[in-house]
Amino acid sequence: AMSEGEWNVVLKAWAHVESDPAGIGQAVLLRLFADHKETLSSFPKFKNLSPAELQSSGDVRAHGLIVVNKLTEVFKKKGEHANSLKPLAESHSKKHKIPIQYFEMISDVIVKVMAEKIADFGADGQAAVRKALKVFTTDIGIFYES
Ligand code: HE5
Repeated sequence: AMSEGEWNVVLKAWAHVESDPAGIGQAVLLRLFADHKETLSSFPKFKNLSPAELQSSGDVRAHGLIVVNKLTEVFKKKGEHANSLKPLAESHSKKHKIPIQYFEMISDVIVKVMAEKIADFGADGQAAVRKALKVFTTDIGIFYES
C-alpha cells in the first residue's frame, strides 16, 4: 500500500498532467500505439487509421482526455478507489476485452510521457507515480478475476 506522503508526491506530479489533460492523454495513447502496436486492435474506432491519421484524430485526443480524467479521479481517492475501479475493470475485461497486460503497458507509457513533459519529475516523483499505477493495475486485476 501507499503512504499518505507517497500519494501526495503522486498528486503533486499529477497536477502537471491536470494542467493539460487532453494533450498528455493524446501523447499517452499515441505512444501506446507506437510502442505496443497490438493495443491498437482493441480500439475499433482507431485500428484502421494510419499513423498520420492517429496523430490528427480528435477522437484519439478525446479518449486520451477520458483516460487521464479517470486516473485523476482515482488518484485523488489515495487508494480508497475500489468503488471506482469495479465498473472500469468490468467494462475493460468483459466489454472491451482488454488484457490486463495492456494496463501495465499504458502505465509504463504514462511515466515515460510524464518524464518528457514535466521538467521537475525527479526519481522520487517517478517512483511514486509508478507505484500508484501498479496499485491501480493490481486492484483492477482483482476485479478481472472475480
Ligand atoms: O469504462 C468506461 O468507463 C468506466 C468507458 C470509458 C473508458 C475507457 C474505455 C475509461 C474511463 C477508460 N477507458 C479509462 C482507462 C484508465 C486506464 C489507464 N483506461 Zn480504457 N479503454 C476504453 C485505461 C487503460 C486502458 C488500456 C487500454 C488498451 N484502456 C484501454 C482501452 C480502452 C478501450 C478500447 C475503451 C473503449 C472506448 C473506446 O474505444 O474509445 C475510443
